[in-house]
Amino acid sequence: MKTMKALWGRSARALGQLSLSVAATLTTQAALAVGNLPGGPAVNQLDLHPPVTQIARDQIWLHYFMLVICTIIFLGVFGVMFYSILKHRKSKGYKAANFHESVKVEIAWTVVPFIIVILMALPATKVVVAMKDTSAADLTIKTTGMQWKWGYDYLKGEGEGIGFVSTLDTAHREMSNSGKPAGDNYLLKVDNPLVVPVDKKVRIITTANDVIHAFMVPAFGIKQDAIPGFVRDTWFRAEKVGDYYGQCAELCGKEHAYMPIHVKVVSQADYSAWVQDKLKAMAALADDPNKVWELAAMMERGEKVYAANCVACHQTTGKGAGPIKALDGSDIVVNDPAKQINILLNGANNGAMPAWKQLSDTEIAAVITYTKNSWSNKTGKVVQPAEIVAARK
Ligand code: HEC
Ligand SMILES: [Cu+2]
Repeated sequence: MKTMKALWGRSARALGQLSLSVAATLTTQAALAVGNLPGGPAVNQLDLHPPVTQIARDQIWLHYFMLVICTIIFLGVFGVMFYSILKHRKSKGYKAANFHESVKVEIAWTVVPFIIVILMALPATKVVVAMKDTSAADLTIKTTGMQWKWGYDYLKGEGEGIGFVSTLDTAHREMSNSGKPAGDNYLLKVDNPLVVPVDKKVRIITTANDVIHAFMVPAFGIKQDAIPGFVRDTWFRAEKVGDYYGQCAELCGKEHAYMPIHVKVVSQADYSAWVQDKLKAMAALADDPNKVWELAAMMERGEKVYAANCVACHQTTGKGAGPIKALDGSDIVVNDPAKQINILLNGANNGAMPAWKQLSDTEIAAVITYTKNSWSNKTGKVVQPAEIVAARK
């Protein structure tokens, strides 16, 4: 039913676009220089979006399959009808045949449509069942419709724990307000696109905070209502790296047209890198730089930061090796916090000791505290995030 609805919606839209584009050409010939948006709408687009998933390809096939069957029936029925009307018209002296309660005819007009319906239902059911099979997903993402933006939470798979909100780019909001739209991605640009890896099964769980929205990405052939208090799901496996666009597809209030969907499909390597960056950025955001830490908690945190970033060179023993100076017993580490902070933020010896300013204030304070209180270094001193904040200025 959903497919049929979706397909119907699409063909109706294609017709709508046709009349719109005709109207547009009639009124404003050379007004807007807008081009096709790869992965999004095309200028005067009539056909369905180029498919990027097997499901979308199947839907297009079904769409044309049904269209061909309907066209054949249409031509057949109207052909017979007009032929009969013309050929057997009363003015030519034809007498109406009378085949009331003809068993043969009644069986024929029951069986033939039945066969046609089965012929259409079989492949359609196959695709609907495939669309609903959200099992064995590599990645599960919850999308929450909100008036008027999307929330994305990575629930399972690589990137678990990532969560952010995706809103229309403010420049586009202004373009809309001023009535001067520009660019091929007009009203489709967001601040934070949904990022997913290519060739992975991504399960999308939809829900909503306020009213019903719908998550739709035509190139993937997905369209799923997002209903407050309920969860629904759908899935896709994008086969090509690129940017794909959709919109909220359920009238949800006055800004319904301003909650676009932008899915960035990237290679596995790029995805892993993005996940790392995103998790780091989120951890940094989660830390309050004004918090005052106890030694024990700082040591525990610092040990993790040290293990993730420093052991490769300075060793778990803090002894370093060759040109990599020992931290164990280092005069700077034990006695000179200001210099140590400076080395951490800016690096030393032309980058032989890298700069770590991408770490959060809390992480830098923690790793410094850790090195001040490990091995033979027993200063008992805690460096607080606020000191790093001050040193960054
Ligand atoms: C790529 C290897 C490398 C990594 C990773 C690295 N360091 Fe260093 N570090 C060095 C080198 C090399 C030096 C010596 C620089 C110099 O010659 O002054 C150094 C020096 C230092 C010093 C100054 C020691 C002294 O007595 O002069 C401190 C403190 C320090 N590193 C802390 C850290 C911390 C904390 C981390 C993890 C966040 C870290 N380093 C990660 C290579 C590294
Ligand atoms: Cu909506």
